[in-house]
Amino acid sequence: MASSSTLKPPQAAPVPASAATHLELLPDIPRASSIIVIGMAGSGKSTFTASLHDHLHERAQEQQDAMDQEPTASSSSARTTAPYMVNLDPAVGTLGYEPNVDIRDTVDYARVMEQYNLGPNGGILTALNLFTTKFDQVLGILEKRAKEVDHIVLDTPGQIEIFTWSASGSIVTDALASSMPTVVAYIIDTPRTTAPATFMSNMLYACSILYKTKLPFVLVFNKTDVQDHQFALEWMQDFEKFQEALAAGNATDPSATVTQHGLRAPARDMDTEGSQGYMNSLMNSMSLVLDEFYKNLRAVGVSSVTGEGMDDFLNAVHEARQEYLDDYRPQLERLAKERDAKRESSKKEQLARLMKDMKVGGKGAAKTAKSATRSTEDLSQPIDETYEGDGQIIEPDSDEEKPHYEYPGPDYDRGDGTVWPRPG
Ligand SMILES: Nc1nc2c(ncn2[C@@H]2O[C@H](COP(=O)(O)OP(=O)(O)OP(=O)(O)O)[C@@H](O)[C@H]2O)c(=O)[nH]1
Ligand SMILES: [Mg+2]
Repeated sequence: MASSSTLKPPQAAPVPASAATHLELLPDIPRASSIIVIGMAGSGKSTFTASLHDHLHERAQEQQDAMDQEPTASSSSARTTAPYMVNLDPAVGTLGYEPNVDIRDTVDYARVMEQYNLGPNGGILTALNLFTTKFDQVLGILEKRAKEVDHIVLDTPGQIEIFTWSASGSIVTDALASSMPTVVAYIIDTPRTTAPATFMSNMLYACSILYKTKLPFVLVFNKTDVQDHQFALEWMQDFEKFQEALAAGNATDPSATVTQHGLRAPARDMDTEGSQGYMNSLMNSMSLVLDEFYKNLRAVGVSSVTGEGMDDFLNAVHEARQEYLDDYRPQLERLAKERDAKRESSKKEQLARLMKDMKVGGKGAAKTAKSATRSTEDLSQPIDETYEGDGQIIEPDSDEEKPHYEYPGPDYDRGDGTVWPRPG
């Protein structure tokens, strides 16, 4: 029943400039696509991530078995690999998959909460911020793995806004997107989206994330074993159907509009104002505005419990990767080039100023200035190349003991002049 469309958002907006700030030069395009799993609390992100993990493992195993039986059947580059898993939720208890990189190994969320007198959400946000200060090391690990695996899957914290609207979420997303093809999988709790108002708020959220990240996007209608997602596809593609549903019932009551298997036939005696007049008219107006934005989004239906629809999802990711290569990557390259050119011209300017100063200061000054400065080439290198920082993130496969990261306190200077503010 799942379907996906290949169309892109109506107007491809430029990628965020911050995405290019992580770059010296853009790395080669690796084999892997990273999938950032985002969604409202309880929508099924972790179950979906686990199901995708199992599905890819099964696929890899089946292909391996087929290869063992008939070694010449397919080349190894065409084979699916097992995924590389990253958990970014510091507060999760048990996971249905074994993460290769786990934020819980680095930051103790309960201690962060206790130490800084924070509530659960403040604790998660601060834990994610602390982890992000070390994300360059994680990225190094992911970039290495991206040459070998097909998918890197990132599960995000329960409260969606902690990831989508925080600085750390943006840093993680932009850093990943500048290193490898990156796709956002937006998980929707289908049974809880059958009321027009909840459908609309989910769509609004999805659109805001789409236009914030500018990354290729896949809407994943989850829990299709409980509720078929066909009604949602119809609402997305035809705003009149959505308006019929509104008129047939009220915006917050799903029972008048959707059955377990699809849309209910429109009632003969429709109340055009709806029983909740104001809400209905708000939803009506929003559907007219948003329709243009979301009708071309890729959407698939899956059940994370039965595994149904996972192949559709992987096909949609494949299409989204191509969209990244066609649209996102060229813009990233342009930004990186602009940045390089700017840096080069600023270096030249500084050098010219220095030469001018040396002339003014005479021979002695010139000699001192020469010994005190490095060549322009040297300036691009860090002074202390052996410095690796503290609180290292250790590669998961290593035998070294994993560190616990302590919050460094309000006066912590990261070495680049920025001082980390106290949370809360
Ligand atoms: N029937 C059904 N239940 C599902 C499906 N996916 C997830 N669930 C259930 O939905 C609930 C929430 O799932 P989680 O995977 O913890 O959701 P989450 O989005 O990771 O939750 P937070 O990270 O806490 O926000 C659990 O009870 C799951 O068993 C599905 O496809 N079908
Ligand atoms: Mg979760």
